[in-house]
Amino acid sequence: MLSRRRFVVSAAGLLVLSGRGRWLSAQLATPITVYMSRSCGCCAKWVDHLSASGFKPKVHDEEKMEQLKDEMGVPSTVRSCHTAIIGAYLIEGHVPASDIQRLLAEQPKIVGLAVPGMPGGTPGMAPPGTKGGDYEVLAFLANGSTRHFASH
Ligand SMILES: [Cu+2]
Repeated sequence: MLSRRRFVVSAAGLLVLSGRGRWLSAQLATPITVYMSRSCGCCAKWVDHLSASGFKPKVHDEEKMEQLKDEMGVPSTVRSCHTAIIGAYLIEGHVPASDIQRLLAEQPKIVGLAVPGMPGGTPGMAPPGTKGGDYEVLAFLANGSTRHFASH
């Protein structure tokens, strides 16, 4: 267990290193694996949103997304366009980076997070310059049951 004092010292060390800017942020970015079709424009914009929010997406072009979702166990009721994997979790659709960070911090016993369909106010779907919002993020289990995770 990291003592508070030790954490403060480590954080100070990081601040000194942060003069190396871009290199450091690339090293600290959280890897996430994304499966999407090359032709999916909103998927690419969601990947850009992740990159701008402290993640390092590794993108796989995948044409047979439905088959992949079957294999990965994404319940049909929560499906969207792209599917991502981070740690032990699945991320289905246009889930905001902030909710993925919360997921990693809280580590709930769920299979993953989903924004079913492609709601217009989500990251990657909201037109540039608009505020977005008015959608729900669901936590889902393998049997397809869902519960509320966040509202935006
Ligand atoms: Cu989409």
